[in-house]
This record gives sequence, C-alpha cells and structure tokens, in this order.
Amino acid sequence: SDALETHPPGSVSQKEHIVSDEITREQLKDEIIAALRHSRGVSLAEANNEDMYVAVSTVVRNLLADKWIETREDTLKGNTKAVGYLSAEYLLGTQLPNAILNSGVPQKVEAAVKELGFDLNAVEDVEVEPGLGNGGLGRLAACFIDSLATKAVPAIGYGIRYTYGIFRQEFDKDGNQVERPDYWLYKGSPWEQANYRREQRVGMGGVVVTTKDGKREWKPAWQFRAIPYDYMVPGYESGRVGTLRLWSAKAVDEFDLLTFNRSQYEDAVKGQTWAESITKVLYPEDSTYVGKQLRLEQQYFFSAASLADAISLFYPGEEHPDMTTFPDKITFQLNDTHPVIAIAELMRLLIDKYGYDWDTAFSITQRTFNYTCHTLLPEALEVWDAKLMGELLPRHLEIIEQISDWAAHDQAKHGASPEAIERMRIYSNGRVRMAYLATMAGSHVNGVAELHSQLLKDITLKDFADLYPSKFTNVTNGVTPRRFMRLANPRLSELVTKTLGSEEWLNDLEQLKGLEKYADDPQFLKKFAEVKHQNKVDFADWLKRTQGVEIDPNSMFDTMIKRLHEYKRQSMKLLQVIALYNQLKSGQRDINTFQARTVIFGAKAAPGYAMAKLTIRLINNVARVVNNDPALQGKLRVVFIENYNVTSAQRIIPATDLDEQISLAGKEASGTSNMKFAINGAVTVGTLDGANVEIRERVGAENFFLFGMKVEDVEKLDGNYNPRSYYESDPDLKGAIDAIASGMFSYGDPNTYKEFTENLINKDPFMALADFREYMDIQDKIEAAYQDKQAWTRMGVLNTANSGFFTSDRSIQDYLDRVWMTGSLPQHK
Ligand code: B1H
Repeated sequence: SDALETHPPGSVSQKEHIVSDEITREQLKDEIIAALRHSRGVSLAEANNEDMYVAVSTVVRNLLADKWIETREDTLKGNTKAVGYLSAEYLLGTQLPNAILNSGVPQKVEAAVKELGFDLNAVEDVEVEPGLGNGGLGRLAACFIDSLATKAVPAIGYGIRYTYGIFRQEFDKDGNQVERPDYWLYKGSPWEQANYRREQRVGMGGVVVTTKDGKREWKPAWQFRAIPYDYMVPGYESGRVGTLRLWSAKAVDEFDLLTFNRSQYEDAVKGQTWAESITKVLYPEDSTYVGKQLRLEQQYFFSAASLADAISLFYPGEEHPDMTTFPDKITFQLNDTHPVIAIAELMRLLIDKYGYDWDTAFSITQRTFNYTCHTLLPEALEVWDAKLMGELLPRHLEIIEQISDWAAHDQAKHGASPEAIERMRIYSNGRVRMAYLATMAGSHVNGVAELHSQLLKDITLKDFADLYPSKFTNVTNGVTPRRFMRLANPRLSELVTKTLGSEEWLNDLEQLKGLEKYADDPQFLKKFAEVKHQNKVDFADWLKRTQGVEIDPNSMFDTMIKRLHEYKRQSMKLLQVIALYNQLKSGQRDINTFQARTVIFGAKAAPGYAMAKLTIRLINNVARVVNNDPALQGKLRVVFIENYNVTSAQRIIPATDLDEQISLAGKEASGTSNMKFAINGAVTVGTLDGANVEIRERVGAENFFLFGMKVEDVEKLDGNYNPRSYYESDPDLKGAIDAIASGMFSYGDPNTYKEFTENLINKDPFMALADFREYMDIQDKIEAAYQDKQAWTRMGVLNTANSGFFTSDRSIQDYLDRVWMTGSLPQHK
C-alpha cells in the first residue's frame, strides 16, 4: 500500500517515476530540495555548498539509474562479448560535472541549481577528486571507461578502492615536497555504492595439498572479504551507463570476540586492521617497480575478486559452468603487469575448481587475456621474487612454473634458439617475470604509441616478437574530449560548436578537421585568441585565489605538467630557465624586447625518489629567486602548482600557450597530456618521443617545435656519452649549472644541490646536456614566433583541427577491432 511504501533517502519517488530526458526544471528543483531534506536532513534555507553538492549528485545519479540498470542487463545477456578492464589505477577526476554533462539534461540541472540560489561552480568545487592513480596510466584507464560507455560497449572496469589515493603534495618553507595523506573519503562520496550482494572472498598464504584423487588443492591460511564499490560511468549521448567496480578489503570476522572479552581491545581489532591494510593506500610509484609484499597482495586481491565476479555474473548460480564459453562472454584487458596474476588465478580456477585439464584451461586463459605494456624502462617491468610469491600464492607459483615450462616448449617448437628460450624464461633464478607471463599466456600485446610499440618489438620484447609476430599490435592512446575539452574548456567548446554548426564533434572528434578552413580567417583567429586569453585570465585568478601567486595573462604561458622523473627532463627545462635568467641579468639578452613568460610546473615525485625530490626543491627555489628579482620587471616568472592533479590539469591545459614534451627520445611510452594540449590549441615543443611523433605528423611539422636527438642518435651516443664535454663547451649551460652549484638558489650554500649538479655533469643518464643547445635554440625560435600573434594563433587552430585522432573513442575502436574482436550494444537514446 501507499502508506507502507518507503524510499531510500533522496531517491526519485516511484509514484512519479521520472524519465530523465523529460524531467522539467521545476521537477529537478523539487528533487534537489527533497534530496537535501532526505539525505542531508536540511532545508533549502539551511543548505550550504556541501549539502548542495551531495543533493545535486544524488539527483543526477537518480537520473542515470535506469540507464545503468538497463546497461547492466544488456551486458549480461551476453549477446555481445563484454570487456573487463583490469587496472590497479583509475585517476578519475571529479564526478559531478561529468555526470551532469552526461545526464541528458545539463542545461536544466544548471538552471535548477541557479534558481535555487546556488552557484554551480562553487557547488562543484566542493568535490574532492578520487586520486586513485599516479599519472598517465591511471588517467588513461579513466578515459577508456568513459569512451567504453560513450561507445556503448558492454564493459566493466575493475580496480581497487584505495582508502588513501595519491598523496596530497605540499611544499615546506624550503621548497621541499611534503607528502600528506589523501583521505579523499573524509566526508564520504555520493558517487559510490557499496554492493554487498556481490561480495567475494579472497584467500592468501597457506599450502598446497594433493587430494585423494591426485588433484592439487590450495588451502589458504587467511580469507579476506572483498567488497565492491560501484561507480556509474555515464556515456555521452549513448543512453548507456557503464560500471566501475572498485574492491575494498575487509576482515572476515569484524572482531575477535574472545580476545575482546578479555578486554584486549588492540589485539581484537588487529586482524581487522591487517585485512583492511590491503586496500588502504595507493603505491605512489610511477614507472618504477618495487617488489613489496603488500603490493602483490593488492594485485592478487583485486584480480581474484574481479575474476570471481565475472564468472558469477555470466554463469549465475551455476556450480559447474561451461567455462569453455568464458572467452566468448568477456575479454580481459590487463592494464600493464599489475593485474597479470589474474592469469594464474584463472588457470587455478579452471583446473582446481572446475576440473579442466591443463591444455583446455590454458587455451581458455589465452583466449581470455590481452596485455597492454606502458613502458620501456627496464626498472618498470615487474619481476617478483619467487619466494615471496610462493609464500603468498603457493598454488599460483606452481601454475606459473608450469606455464613457464610450456612456454619454453612452445618457443622451441617455433624454432627459438636455446639462448633465446633462456632469455624468455618466465620463471628462472628465483624470479617471476610478469611481462613475459602476460605475453605468453594472452592473445595480444600492445604498446601505447606507434614508436613505443615498435621499440617493444625491437628491444624490450624482441625475442617474443620475432617468434610470435602476429601477437603484437599498437593502440595509440587517446583522451576523452568530454572532460578535457567540453568540461575543461567550455569557451573553446562553444566556439567549435558554433563554427561547426553542431555538437557532434564531441563524440566524433575527427570533425574538428572542419576548423581547418578557418585557419586563415582573421575573424575566427580573433575569437580563438580571445578564448585563450580569457582562459589565461581565469587561470591567473584561480592561481591568485588558491596559491596567492600573481601572474600576467599577457605573458606566454609555458607549461610542463607530468610526474617528476629524470627521463622526462624537468631538469633540462630548469636549466633553460636559469640560462635565460643569467642572460637577462647580464644584459646579454635585452629585458625590453624579451617576451614575457610564465613558466608553469606541476609535478609530484615518488616519495622515495631522492633526485626527483631534489629537483622539486630546486624548481621552487628558482621560482623564489627569479620571481623576487626586481631587475626582471616581472617579465620572467616561474610558478609551481602545488598538488598537481586532474582537477588542476583541467584548469591549466586550456590556458597554456606552449606545451613542454621534452623527454629523452625512446623513454616516454606515449604521453597523454600532449594530446590534451593539442586538442585545446596549445603548441608543443617536443622531442621525437612517444605520441609526440604522431601528433606532429597530424598537426603538421610547421605547427610543432621539434628539437633534440632521435632514438637512433641516443643509441649511437649510448656507451660513450660524456656530459662534461657539453658542460665545458657551452657557456649558457655551464653558467646555469654553475649558478646552481654556487648557491644562487640555496641562500649561498653550495651543498644543497650538489647531487643534482654532479649527477648532470658526470652521469646525466637521460642526456639533458646533449640536447640542451638545441633546446635553447628552439626556445628562441618559439619566442620569435610568439611575437606574431596571428601566426601563433593559427598554429593553435591547426593543432586543434588536426588532433581528432587522439580521442580515446578512437583508441577504444582500435581495441575493439584489433584486440577484443567485439562491438557495441545498441545505443539507447
Ligand atoms: C606509464 C607506468 C607506471 N607507464 C608503474 N608505466 C606504476 C608503471 O605503480 N606503478 O608501479 C605506475 C605507472 N605509467 C605511463 O603510461 C607512461 O609513462 C606514459 O608515457 C603513458 O602515456 C601512460 C599511459 O599509457
């Protein structure tokens, strides 16, 4: 009866069931007020921005709920093979603006919030972004699930719900990075839903026994509860809402009551604390591998829970499912080696639990998995100590040993030499090589940009590529234009929409090509330049407001945002800045004709990476000295954005004139901010590395500032590289390094940056000194080019017009065609 009908707090009432597209502004206002009262317990008059944030989020979620359920039902019908994206990281960014955009009624939501007396921007500012990733790899996963939903691909993203995401970065008074815990769930999140109905158990430790009928059986020492937290992934204009399922660990027994009764409280909760530590914190390493037990626990925990989830989804209630059909139901993409242990887990389930023979099990497994490699750096390839793995996952180690033997056998059959077979060993000398396991036990291996995929075949995985060439393919990365153009840059989006006559470009980004014909239209160039200028003004205001730093929107905004790593060469950028500073101080460069520049850095360093942290300190201190030197008349400024993250990226990128992509050739697998900058009409200065190569090909060499050694040059120099000779022969370079060594940026203390300068002069592992001169010279060309405002804007336009390829929608299409061999659900508009 009506009287007994109850609604979960803030839900859309069932009586007046609302079809999201037909909802009116008035109804939305009522729903928001209801959500305020039901889920926050406040009236509209009492509500603050935080209440409003939760209420609007609740209402927008409700608008998407039907599509979410429908998408799941259609996914599980199994008519179209689904995609399981396995990733230890998802760097999502804020949820509310994206959900509003994809709610189908963004204008109405905006109007409703406004009419209730709130500023939507201020409401959105309340949200703390879930920083469940380190950098490009995690952000890529977030872009991919967005595109999967937009393309109506039946998909589930699986990952880890870290209680603490990537640390919050602060700078201390000396300019050092200080890491603060990122308790992003401090006030809860309206975007997640604990889904206890789909809870799983995951075991670890223990022993393997042989049963009476001769089978191997794992007896884990401990069990953990794996609780899924579900996030909606709304597609843009697809009528589809996908699922991101993040696992959280909990103890099986909340309390050890016996212990507690003896009032030893600490002991009683110990088991709980230990269990929950598995998903407590994201490892803040990017591109380096650390063989920590807890990390393997995290990897296995989410891989095992995800596989169990998929099996129970596609074979509900079946005790003896026909697992030979599993690869037709779902294909799993392994995002780097972090989830590769899933391969051994599926083998274990197939053999030990479902009773398949080894060959059948291996064929199912091979057809189920594909692997994306994101690196070329040897230190990033995960190699587990077999002893550690054996203690935690004894049965899995056994299986991996068997796969290793099978692989050697298969390689011999394909004609590999004994030496090559030895090099390709998955398990040898007490080490387990996860990249090799993924390569042998999956169907496809892909790199993330053309150059990277080629280098994988030529170097990192050469033996495998020679033997199994058809396994290898490339899928160039992409980024979602919804977040990085429509949400981040509404002004440019509006100009594009007006110019092209529709918004279709947002899910068909190649349509940006239509802007090319306006590249010489002075009217259009003026508007494009005006958009950039307004974005710069906005950014300057934001910087003033949040960091108290003042910058001049009329200066050139020259940006380098990415993780701090030696191979990315923030140090080279810094040497250029110091050299400029020296030239301006000495009068070698005329301050009156100098193009004012604001150099913007944003970067986090892994807490254990000493050289990266020293570089951060130096950047901050160069900023201090340069910004406070009256002789420069404010014409050269250096700013370091504290706690660079997705939210700040969305502000910086649309305001940037010049984008720095200056890694040593052959080191950056792809890069993805380079794509975001190009789409937003910034011009790139870069080396021939990663996706820079493809960006330059598309936007045109004349609209890209190329410099530096190529991969071949680096190879030639390798082995007899002498950085000191560059230092000694280039006065600008010597002057910059000597300035650091003299204590100019350390209050006269010559020791503070000794390791930094000595490392450059004597080792310089990423050859910054060898590329320095060309980098200085190209910066002069850039300065000259910037003087002609119209020509510069034209370059920006041609970047935007020709970067349609770099949408993640295209990447997903490539995966569908080359790797997953599946398609989309019908779109429900
Ligand atoms: C990338 C990583 C990475 N490559 C280890 N590898 C990690 C490795 O926690 N860990 O141990 C975390 C991350 N991340 C990046 O992936 C590449 O450096 C970029 O060039 C690329 O654009 C990005 C996405 O493919």
